[in-house]
Amino acid sequence: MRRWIMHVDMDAFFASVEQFDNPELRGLPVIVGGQSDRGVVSTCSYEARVYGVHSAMPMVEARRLCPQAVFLPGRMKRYQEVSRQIMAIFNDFSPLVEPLSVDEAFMDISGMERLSGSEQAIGIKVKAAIKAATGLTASVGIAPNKFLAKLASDMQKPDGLVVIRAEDAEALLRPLPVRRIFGIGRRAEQALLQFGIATIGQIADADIHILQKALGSSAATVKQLAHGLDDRPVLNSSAAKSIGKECTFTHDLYTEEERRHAVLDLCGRVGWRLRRSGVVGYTVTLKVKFASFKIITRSITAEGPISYDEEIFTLVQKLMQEVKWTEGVRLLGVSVAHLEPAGAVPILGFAEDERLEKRNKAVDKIKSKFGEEIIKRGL
Ligand code: TTP
Ligand code: MG
Repeated sequence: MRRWIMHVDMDAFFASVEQFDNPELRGLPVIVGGQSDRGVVSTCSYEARVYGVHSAMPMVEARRLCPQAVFLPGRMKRYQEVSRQIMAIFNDFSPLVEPLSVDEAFMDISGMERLSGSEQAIGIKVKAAIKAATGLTASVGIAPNKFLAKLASDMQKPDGLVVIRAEDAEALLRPLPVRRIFGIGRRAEQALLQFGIATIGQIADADIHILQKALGSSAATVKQLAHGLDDRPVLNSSAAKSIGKECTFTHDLYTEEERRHAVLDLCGRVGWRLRRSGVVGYTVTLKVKFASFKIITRSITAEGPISYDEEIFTLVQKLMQEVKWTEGVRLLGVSVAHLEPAGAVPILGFAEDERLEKRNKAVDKIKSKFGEEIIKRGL
């Protein structure tokens, strides 16, 4: 399957949060950072960038360049809160999200363009969701791999949306300075310059032995990148210690059949997320919120690793038997914890496993083509 990777990066993140929370700061140069003599700039609004102010600059210099700016010490707690909001949005859009920092993440959106019309349309939706939830703008890059996606998100900042297609990648890369390849810092740049190499195009054309002299063992990878090739997967952060999904119902559920239906759907969603993320888990948790808002959770740990819808459902059914269903149900949630990379676990070739694998693979194929709403299991 052709890959589509999205990179999202918030614009002037800390400064934009300040401008959103304090409307009187909008349109003004705002500089966030350490206020002491030895402080440095964390970031600044685009209005301040015009004066040459940038991240990591000594605050003293920023004051000299743009004395009329509004200087703020920053509110880390508030930025983290907004960060959580945007990460939640990413997790809603894709089961495969790799946060890079407080304000940026990669998402694997392969196959989803068929559902949304185009990969561009997914970018528009993500930007709109961020704007609706936080009031802030983000820049989005969409491309066949991580390297190009990150490059793309930076091309039209602020409020940008750039799609780079595989066939256009090389021509776009050729004139760029070598520093645009991540991992190439000042020293590598100098080393390449010794061989007369200053642009990405020159790296693409260079003899691999010359590159090895300048860059050592990373030469081959860098040459691949210069050709616009990068097959690194999007990795779910190891911070994701569990994968789950919950649903608040439009009306409370009272019958066993309704509850069974609901958890079946949730198990399918959780299973799909596990498999898309390339992980297996051991502990299944059922969460129930009753009409009275009382919340209970019940957990069970499987003997072996699980990732198939049927396996999760079997365990959730056991948990459901432990619950006293004396009132209406407002919300149900299913999650799987104690995750490990699927590759680390030996696959046992049992006939039952093979049938499960086949069935789940078929479901996954359809879901990644048409979206997870398309198919509900009747187990
Ligand atoms: P960035 O995404 O690098 O910068 P930004 O979001 O402010 O601006 P841009 O529109 O160019 O993306 O970093 C995100 C936040 O991380 C930034 O708002 C503040 C913080 N930060 C620092 O505290 N110190 C730094 O040196 C950098 C680069 C960022
Ligand atoms: Mg940013």
